[in-house]
Amino acid sequence: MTNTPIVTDMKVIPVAGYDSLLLSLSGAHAPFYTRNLVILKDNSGNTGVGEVHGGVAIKESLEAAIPFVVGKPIGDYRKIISTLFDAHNRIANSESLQNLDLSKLKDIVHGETAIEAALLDLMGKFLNCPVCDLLGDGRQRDDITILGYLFYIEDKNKTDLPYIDESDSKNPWYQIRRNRSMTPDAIVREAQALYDVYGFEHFKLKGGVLRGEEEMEAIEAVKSAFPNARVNIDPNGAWKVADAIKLCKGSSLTYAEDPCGTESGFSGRETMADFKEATGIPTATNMIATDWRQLKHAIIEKSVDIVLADPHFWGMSGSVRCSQILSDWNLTWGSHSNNHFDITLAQYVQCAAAAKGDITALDTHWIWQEGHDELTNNPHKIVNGKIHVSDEPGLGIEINMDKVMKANELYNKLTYWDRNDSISMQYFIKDWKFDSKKPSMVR
Ligand code: GKR
Ligand code: MG
Repeated sequence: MTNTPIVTDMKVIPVAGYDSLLLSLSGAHAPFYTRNLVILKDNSGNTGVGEVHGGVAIKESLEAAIPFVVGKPIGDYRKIISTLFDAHNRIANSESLQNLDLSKLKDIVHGETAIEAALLDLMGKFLNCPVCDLLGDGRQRDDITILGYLFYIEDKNKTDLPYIDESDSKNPWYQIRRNRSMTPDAIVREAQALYDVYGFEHFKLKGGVLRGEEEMEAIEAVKSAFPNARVNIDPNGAWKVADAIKLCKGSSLTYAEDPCGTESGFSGRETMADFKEATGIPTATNMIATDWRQLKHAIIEKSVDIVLADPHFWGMSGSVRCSQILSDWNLTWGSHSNNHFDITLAQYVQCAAAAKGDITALDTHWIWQEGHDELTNNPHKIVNGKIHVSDEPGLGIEINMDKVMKANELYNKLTYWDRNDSISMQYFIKDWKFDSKKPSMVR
C-alpha cells in the first residue's frame, strides 16, 4: 500500500507514573510504575501513539524495531506488525505467567503492541475511522462495561518511600485510594466510592494477599452491599486446588480468576479444570492461556470460560482474533490489566469495541491513576460503569507532549525501571520473598 502516508519518525519514550501501595501475591506495588510509549509521525502530519509495559528489555526491543517501521507506508501495518511478532515469537522463552514470576512478564508482553497501536492510530486518522473499525469484524458495540478493580492497600506511612497522599481530595475515591484498606469493611468502602464516582456495577478483588477465608469474607461483604454485581476474586493461582474448592463452592462468586495453579506436578490448566468440575463456578485466566499454544491446551482441558486476552500479551489484532474464536466456541473474551496510562486505556477500549461475543466487564488499573497521571488531553471517561466508544479517528485520544516529557523526567529519576514488588513488601515483612503458593501477607 505505497499510496498511504509514510512513517517519518518513531520515538520510544519510557515514562513513569504514581501508584498506591497495592498488594498482590507478587508483593506490594512500588510508589512508581513504568511504561514505554511509542510515538510515530507520518508525512501527512499525523501522530500515532501506543503504550506497553515498562522495563529496559521492552524499551530496547522497541528501539531495535525502529528500522522496521520508519520509512514504511502506514498501509503496510499488518506486514510490519506480523514481521515483528514473528521475530518475538522466535526468541521468546515463554513459560506463561503460571507462577506469576514477574521477571517472566517481559516474555509474555509483546512490546510490539505499542507499535501496532501507533500504526493503527495513524491508519485510523488516515481513513477517518476509529481503530475498532480496522480490527476483526469491526465495531461490535458502542459502550464498554468496566469492572471496579479492588485491591488491599497497606499503610504507606510505615515506609519511607515517596508514595503520594490524596486524603485531602474532595473526590471520595481519590480521598481513600492511597490509604490503608485491609478489612472487608474497607474493601466495601472502596467498592462504594468506585460506584459513587464511576458507577461501577461489577467488581474484582485482587486476592493472594491475606488468608483465603478473609478474602472470601470481603467478597461476601461486597456482594451483600451490591447484590446485583458480578463479583470475582483473583488470587493469581495462590490457592491449592482443594482449598480453592472449599473456599469458593457455594460462595457468591460469579466467576473465579486463576483460583489455583501449578501443584504437585499438575499444571494450572489441569487444576483449574478440577476446580470447575468440583464447584461449577466459571473460571477466568490471564495466567494459563497467554498465547495460542497455551489456549489450545486450556480449551482441551476445559479449564477456562473467560480468557483475559490482554492486547499487550496478544497484540491488538491477536486479542480480537482470540475473541472471535472464543465466541464461536461459546466462551468469553475479557482483558487483564497492569498499571497503565490513558493511552493503554484507549487501546483496551478499541479492542473491546471490536471483540466478538458477549464479553465480560473489562479489567483496568486506570482508577488508581485517573485524575493524576494523564498523558492525553482527552482521556476516556468512565461513566455509569462504562466507557463510550466515540467516532473520533484512530485511538480517539490526543497526546500531550508536555505531560509525556514530565513523565519521562520522573522515569529518568528512578533508580530501577523493572517492576519489583518485593522492595515495598519488605517494610512489612522482613526479608520477604515471593512464593507463588503463599499469600503475600501470610508468612
Ligand atoms: O497489579 O498487582 C497487580 C496485579 O496483580 C497484576 O500484576 C496482575 O497481573 O492484575 C493482574 C491480574 O489480573 O492477574
Ligand atoms: Mg488475573
